[in-house]
Amino acid sequence: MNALLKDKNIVVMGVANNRSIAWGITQSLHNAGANLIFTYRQERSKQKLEKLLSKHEIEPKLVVACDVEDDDSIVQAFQEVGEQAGTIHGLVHSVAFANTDELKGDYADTSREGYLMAQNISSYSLAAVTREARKYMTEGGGIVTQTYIGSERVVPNYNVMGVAKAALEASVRYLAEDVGKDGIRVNAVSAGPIRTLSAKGVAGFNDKMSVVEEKAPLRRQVDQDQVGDATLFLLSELARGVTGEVLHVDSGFHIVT
Ligand code: NDP
Ligand code: KAL
Repeated sequence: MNALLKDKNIVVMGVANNRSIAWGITQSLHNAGANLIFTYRQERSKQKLEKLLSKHEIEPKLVVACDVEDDDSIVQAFQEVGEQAGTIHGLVHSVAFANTDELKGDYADTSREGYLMAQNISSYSLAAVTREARKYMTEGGGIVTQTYIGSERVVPNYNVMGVAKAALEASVRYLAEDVGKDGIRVNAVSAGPIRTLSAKGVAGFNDKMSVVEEKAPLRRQVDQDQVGDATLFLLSELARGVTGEVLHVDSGFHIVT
């Protein structure tokens, strides 16, 4: 237990189940004394989230639906958050989606529709939620998103999602400039492979996990808790001088060839 986010209202987007990176983040933020607000898309995710919260004796400030493909849904969700919480001090964006058909084979075969969907949900959504959240971030604060090294290098099968993550990381920098004048910082965590619902069933995932254990300086897997603590750092005053940054939480994998 620490008090890094004591009495701060933090919105967490993207808990689907206990394996979600956003759930690891939730635990770090809860241990730091934050008041937590959650958004979900699917009803099934809401049910899983509510079970997890009660099992871990975490009392959420609010749980609200938000489909980031839909502008009205985003506006309504943040309006409700603003009304219930007053001030927002932090936002965790842990949301991405691409059709499984686009996550194999040649990137050149990506359909226009598939490209736009990946960009829409995985990248544009950060700008859209920043726009709505900043209205209530009147005391400054932090925004943190989740990315992957497939934005910087060609990682087989990551394909359209790598391009979406490259756009997401560029968005982090442009958004950091926009909201910096309001004392809001925007950063990304670039995590190594973690077995989550999203990762399940996508081709090549197991190989990516084992290569981290073999080659990364720390020779061990990355887990949700490590990402949770790094996200906590970026949201907290400890990172008050850090914005527009992509912080790798990948056992150091990105520095080796
Ligand atoms: P999860 O499957 O646990 O989480 C993905 C989340 O995205 C779900 O909660 C899902 O909500 C949400 N989501 C998808 N589409 C929408 C939408 N239109 N509106 C709102 N929410 C939506 O996977 P992870 O925890 O692995 O993924 C979280 C983030 O971490 C993603 O950005 C991912 O790219 C990133 N990441 C993951 C890595 C890994 O190895 N797992 C490595 C590096 C980055 P719902 O289920 O309710 O639809
Ligand atoms: C090179 C890696 C291997 C995997 C390749 C692509 C992974 C893409 C991630 C993307 C978010 C996965 C999906 O969108 C899955 C989706 O098509 C099907 N799943 C779902 O609909 C479930 C039910 C819901 C909860 O998922 C979502 N997203 O809503 C990359 C690996 C090594 C690292 C990973 C997994 C990175 C990452 O970005 O997630």
